[in-house]
Amino acid sequence: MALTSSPAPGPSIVDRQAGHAPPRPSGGFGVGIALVVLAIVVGAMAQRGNDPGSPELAAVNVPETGHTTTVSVVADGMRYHPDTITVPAGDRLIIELSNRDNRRHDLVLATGPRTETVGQDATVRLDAGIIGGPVEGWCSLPGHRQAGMTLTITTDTATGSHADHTASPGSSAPVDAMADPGPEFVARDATAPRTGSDRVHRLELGVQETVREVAPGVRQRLWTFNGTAPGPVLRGRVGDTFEITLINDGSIDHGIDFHAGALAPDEPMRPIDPGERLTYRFTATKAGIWMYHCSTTPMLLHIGNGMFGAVIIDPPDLAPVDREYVLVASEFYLGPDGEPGDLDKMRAEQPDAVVFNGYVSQYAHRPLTATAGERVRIWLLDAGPNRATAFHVVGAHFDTVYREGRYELRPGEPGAAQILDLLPAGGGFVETVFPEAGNYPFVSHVMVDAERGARGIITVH
Ligand SMILES: [Cu+2]
Repeated sequence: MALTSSPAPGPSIVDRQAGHAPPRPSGGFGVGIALVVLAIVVGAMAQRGNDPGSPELAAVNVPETGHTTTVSVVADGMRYHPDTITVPAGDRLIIELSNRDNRRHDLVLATGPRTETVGQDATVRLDAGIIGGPVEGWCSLPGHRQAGMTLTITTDTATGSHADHTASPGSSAPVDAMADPGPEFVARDATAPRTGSDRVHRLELGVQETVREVAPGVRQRLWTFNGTAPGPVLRGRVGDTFEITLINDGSIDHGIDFHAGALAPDEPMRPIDPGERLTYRFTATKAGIWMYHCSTTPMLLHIGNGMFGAVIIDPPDLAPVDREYVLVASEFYLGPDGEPGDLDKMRAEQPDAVVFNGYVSQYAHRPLTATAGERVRIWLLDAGPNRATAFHVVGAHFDTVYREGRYELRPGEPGAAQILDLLPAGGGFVETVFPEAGNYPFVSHVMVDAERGARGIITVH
């Protein structure tokens, strides 16, 4: 029987319909018969999603206007554009769906109508029926709905719409790892600083509380070194001296810990109060890409809210390359919009986003660049505070891997590496030569983290 063979996951259609059916006139029908009839109708229309409380059955209760609204929707980048359609209540809605993605998509409405699955550059037409209230739609291909490929139809008179995704007071805004940050967005420059000739590096590091966007439409009050998270990338050679003046312009105590220096932590890593300053001197005796971070307890919160950065100390035999980038992996555990991160989420290891250089998917929208045949070096530091990273470039082999102070692989060897895996506070670099022009995505191959923002693209010309 059709009902029991339905591929719909979760509870049976009968159960779900019973749960959501509006009051119906009882005359002539037993309740059970009414539910079965209703279920057959709905089951015959389409597979239902799991969206609770879809108000589609209310849709038939509005007077029809006799008018038809036709809307063009483009599927692109795992999104529908527009993703909200407002129509006059009682209008018939026709959706013309064009797929610009190189993946196949469809559009399924909670009320039943659905398109066939279409490939790139194909257009299909969907009769959504008479619209009397909010209707949810989505792409039914595996994982696409969960990745955010949803559509909301609403009426100009709808109230309490399901389209209202506004976060409740006190909760963080949802992160959309696919969202476009817009034309004004400027990605953090990932170019590695050059190794200068100075053997003494003097720098003021101001602790500043700064509200910054960390994903499109999502702002956090970060605790930063010099205004950004990650803080500035420092670079020198073995034997160089670093003289860092930490200035606490924040509202609570902070400190600093440079892994690149080996020294007794008692004095230099002590927390200082707002308004105080502290000079931290260390000599870089060992090569590597080293983490620095706030040393104040709970470090989970101070690092988790932005207080980290990288110091590169070149290995003495570091070969010249054509291009060098630095990526710092970290997590965001979002607090309410414009507020600091959420310590409970940090303790539960439940990040809302995992990012390179402080912003969700920024290099997917502003790709790094390279030229075919060039040797490219990518320095990587995992600032955590909690998660490991497995850096991978799709379509590229790493012929050089340097991790935690030593070469694991160098050009000329028969093997190559597919990831640089790092635990929190670990660092290293990889090198590759891109064989041909194209767009090479990079990710943390911890796939759940790639899904939540640890991804980008290297465009090779
Ligand atoms: Cu701090």
